[in-house]
Amino acid sequence: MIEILERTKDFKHKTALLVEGKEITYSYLHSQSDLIASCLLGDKEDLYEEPIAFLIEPDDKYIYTLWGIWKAGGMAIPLSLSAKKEELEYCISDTKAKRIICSKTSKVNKSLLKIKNLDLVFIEDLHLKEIRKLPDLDSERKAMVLYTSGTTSRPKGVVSSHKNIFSQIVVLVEAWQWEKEDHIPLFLPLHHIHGIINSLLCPLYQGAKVTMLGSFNFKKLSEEMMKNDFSVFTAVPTVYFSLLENLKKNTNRELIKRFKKMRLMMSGSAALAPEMHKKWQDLTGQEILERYGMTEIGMALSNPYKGKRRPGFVGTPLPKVEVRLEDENGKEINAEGVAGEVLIKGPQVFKEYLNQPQKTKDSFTDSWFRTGDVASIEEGYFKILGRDSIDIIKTGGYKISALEIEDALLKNKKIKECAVIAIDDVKWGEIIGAAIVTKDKEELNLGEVQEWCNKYLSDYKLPRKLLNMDDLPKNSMGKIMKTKIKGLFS
Ligand code: MCA
Ligand code: AMP
Repeated sequence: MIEILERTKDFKHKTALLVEGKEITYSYLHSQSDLIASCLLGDKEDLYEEPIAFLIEPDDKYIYTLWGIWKAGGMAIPLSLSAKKEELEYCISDTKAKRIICSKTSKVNKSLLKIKNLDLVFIEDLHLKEIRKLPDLDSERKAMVLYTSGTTSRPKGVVSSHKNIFSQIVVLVEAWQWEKEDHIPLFLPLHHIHGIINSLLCPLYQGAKVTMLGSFNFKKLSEEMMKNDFSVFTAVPTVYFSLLENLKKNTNRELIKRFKKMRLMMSGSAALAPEMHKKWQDLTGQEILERYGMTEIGMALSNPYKGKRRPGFVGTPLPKVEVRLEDENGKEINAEGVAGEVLIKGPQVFKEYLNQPQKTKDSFTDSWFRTGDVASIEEGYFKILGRDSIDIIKTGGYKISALEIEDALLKNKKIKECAVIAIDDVKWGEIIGAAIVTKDKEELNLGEVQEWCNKYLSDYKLPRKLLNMDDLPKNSMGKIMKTKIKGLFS
C-alpha cells in the first residue's frame, strides 16, 4: 500500500491543484493515475520496480504520471526539463529505463528522446484503456530515483523507497503544521526534493491546494498572489533575492500585504544570508523559517514553526531524524561551537545509490549517512558552515559537480587544462568559475566557453566567470582553491 496515495483518496472532491485556472480534484488525480497505471501495466500484474523515466512539465499531468507509475509498481524517474541530450542519455542508460513518458503538448524537444532501446510513450495515449486491478505494494518497494551531483563527475541516482518518501513527508506535515486549508504556489523544478516533497507532496498529503505555476517568474507569481490567498511559501534563497529586487521596483502595496498574510514562508536548499532574512522581515514582517535538507535524506534540520527562528542557522533535528556531528577521527562532537561533519540517521534516509553498492557503502558509517556538510552547534541550533569538498557547487539551489563541468570543458580541443570552482555570489549563492589554460595560446572568451558547455550541460551548469588568480577569495577557502588551480597559471 502506498500510504500517501491511500490517504489522499479521502479528500475526494476537494480541489488538489490549480493549473492555469483549471481546478483538479483529488478524485480526478486518482482516476487519471489509475488509468495511467493500468496502461503501463498492460498484461502484467505488477511492474516490480520497472524504472520508468518521465519528462513532463510541472502541471497536473506530472502528478498523474508520478502516481500512475507508483500505482503500477514501477520506479519513477522524473527528469530535468532543461537537461541536454547527453544528460538525459546518461540518466536513462544509468537507470536502464526502457520507457519514457512525455506529453504531446509539452515544449520539450522530443528529438532529444530519440535514444536507442527507449520507447517514447505519450501520456495522452495512455488514457484510452480501462482500469485494471492494481498491485498491492510493500512500502520497502523502490519508488523514485533522483539524480544529484556530488564529488564524482557524473550525477548519482538516489533511490528512495515508498517508506522513505512517506517518512520524509509525515515529519514535515507535523513540524510545519500543514492543514487542509493551506494553499501553496509551486514554481520549483520537479526533479528535486524541494519541489517534489516540500512544495507538492506535503500539501497533497494533508488535503491542501497547490497552484502549479511552472517555473519561477515574478510577474506570474504576483498575478497569482493577487488572485489567491496563499498561506505557505517555500523557495530557494535566489528566489527571495529576486523577490526583493522586484518588490523594490514594485509599488503594489497589496502584493506585499499578501506576503505578510501568509502563515509560513520557508527557505532552503542553500544558505540564506542573514541580511536577506532581515530585508525580507523588514519588508513583509515575515520571519523566514530556514531548514536544511539533502536529496539522500529529505529534510533533517529546521528552525521551529513556533519559537525562535535564528537567521544564519538551520535549527534543530526534525522529529524522528537523528543528527550528529563528527570530527575528523570519527568522534562525536558534543561541545558547542566546534565544527564537524553532519551525519544523519532515520527512516527517511534513502535506500541506495543506483548501481553503486560501493559508493552507497562508503557514504554510511554504522548506518549513519555522511552528508559531507560541515556544521557546528551554537546555543542548541545547527549552523551550516560549508562542505568538505571543494568540488561541490551550489548555485541557485542546484548542486553541481565541478568535475562534470571540467569534463565538458576538456572535450574542447582548444582547452589544455582547467579547474572549476565556486565563487560566492549574492544572488545565486555561488556561481561557477572556470580557470582555463588553452592550447597554443588560443583565445577563448566567456561567451565561447558557455556556448561550448551549453552543448552538454543544462543552462544552470554553465560557467559564469573566467577566473585568474586575483579572482580567488583571500580567505582560507581561497587558499584551497589556489591549490586546485595551481599550475594552471604558472
Ligand atoms: C540561470 N542563470 C544563472 C544561473 N542560472 N546565472 C548564474 N548562475 C546560475 N546558476 C542565468 C540564465 O542564464 C539567465 O541569463 C538568467 O540567469 C535567468 O535564468 P532563469 O533560469 O530564467 O532564472 P530564474 O528563472 O530566475 O531561475 C532561478 C531559480 C531556479 C528560480 C532560482 O534556478 C530554480 O528554480 N532553482 C531551484 C533549484 C532547486 O529546486 N533546488 C533544490 C534541490 P540571461 O538572462 O542572460 O539569459 S533539492 C535540495 O537542494 C535539498 C533537498 C534541499 O534542501 O532542498
Ligand atoms: P542536493 O544534493 O541538491 O539535495 O543538495 C543538498 C545540499 O544543499 C546539502 O548537502 C547542503 O549542502 C545544501 N543545503 C540545503 N539546505 C541548506 C541550508 N539551509 N543552508 C545551507 N546549505 C543547505
